[in-house]
Amino acid sequence: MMTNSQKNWDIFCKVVDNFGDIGVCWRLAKQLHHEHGLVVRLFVDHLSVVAKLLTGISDEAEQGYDGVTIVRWDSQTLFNHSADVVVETFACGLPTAYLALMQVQSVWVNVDYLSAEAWVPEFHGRNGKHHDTNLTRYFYFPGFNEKTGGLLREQDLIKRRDAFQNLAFRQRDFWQQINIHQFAQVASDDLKISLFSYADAPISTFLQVLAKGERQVSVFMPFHQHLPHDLLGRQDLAVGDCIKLGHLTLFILPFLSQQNYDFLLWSCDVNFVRGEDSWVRAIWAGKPFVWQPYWQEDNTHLLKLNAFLDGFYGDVDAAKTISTLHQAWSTNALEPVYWLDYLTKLSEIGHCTHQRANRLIQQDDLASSLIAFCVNLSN
Ligand code: TRH
Repeated sequence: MMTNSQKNWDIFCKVVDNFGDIGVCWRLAKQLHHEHGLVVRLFVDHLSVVAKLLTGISDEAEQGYDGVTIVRWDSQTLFNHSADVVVETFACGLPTAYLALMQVQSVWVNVDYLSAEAWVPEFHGRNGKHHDTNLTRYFYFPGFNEKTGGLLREQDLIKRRDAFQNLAFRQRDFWQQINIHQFAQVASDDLKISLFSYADAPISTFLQVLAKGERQVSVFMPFHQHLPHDLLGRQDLAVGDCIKLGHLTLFILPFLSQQNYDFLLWSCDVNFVRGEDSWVRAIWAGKPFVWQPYWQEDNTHLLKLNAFLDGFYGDVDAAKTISTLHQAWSTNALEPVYWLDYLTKLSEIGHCTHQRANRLIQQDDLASSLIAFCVNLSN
């Protein structure tokens, strides 16, 4: 139960690159406000990136958006009070002027990146003294078991997903909304794949494999800056393009709202995802997915990948097939046979992915766990 002394929350977000930082922070801010009744300010440094996710956001110094106050964080930002709970994200650091306003009783938590590695439970919840201010800073690690900080998941998400997947007209509305009328009008037997990855993934090879394959496939790629410059012989891809080659139809979608992106994941048979937030959304979609972790030096990202695959799929029969395709996707070493093998086992992979996701749904969600964690610190 929330204490009155922890009603005001400030979240600090630095957009390093891409959309994951703001994607995660925005979800957390929204949930804290809508599901827990908290007063939330989100300080963020690159409003132009935020605008990709939050339609209609302006460059104003302060603006309300869906119940949350969004504050432009730059050298001009005026800080006049600190919150009861201060959430630093991904070790972005807090501004000196803000630190000066914080009290000994302020709760300061750094919410870090998600990883399934074995060290996470051990480090989750630790604290240290900040060298300049002597304030205590807690380290909060999201994760895949009860000894970690959990995963972001809205309280009604699974109910909404199931309703969407069970109601054909909801799916039709979605395809119509994003101008894919083929799927809005006729039931299609195409295998549907959503594709969101980094530029170093073997995207071109994969699309060629699909084009030459036996099954009719539709691929949906939301447009973003990581799309390869040359795809299927086209160098000028644009939103709205539909390219046909062999058994493949490739649709270039606009960058979707977070809600529509969920709808896409819920509608497809296989989802290629990346980074942090789309990865978690693919898990909640309960459909087969292929995750590409964000590149890190010394192949640290491959350690993250293997830790996740071992923990999530560990003992399932298709574990080797799933792992081989993941490794190939993340090391730019795709062979047609890896995909064909995956496709042969698709229904088995679908079944076990759904089952593993259901298991994770039993775990408390990150926002609720974070609140409980902070309440506990004040008792
Ligand atoms: O954009 P990303 O690569 O973000 C990454 C990771 O978070 C990584 O860990 C971090 O270090 C790096 O940024 C700086 O991938 P991610 O995490 O999946 O974030 C994408 C967000 O964009 C997510 O909230 C889903 C959302 N999205 C849409 O809203 N519409 C879309 O069409 C697509 C494709 C994504």
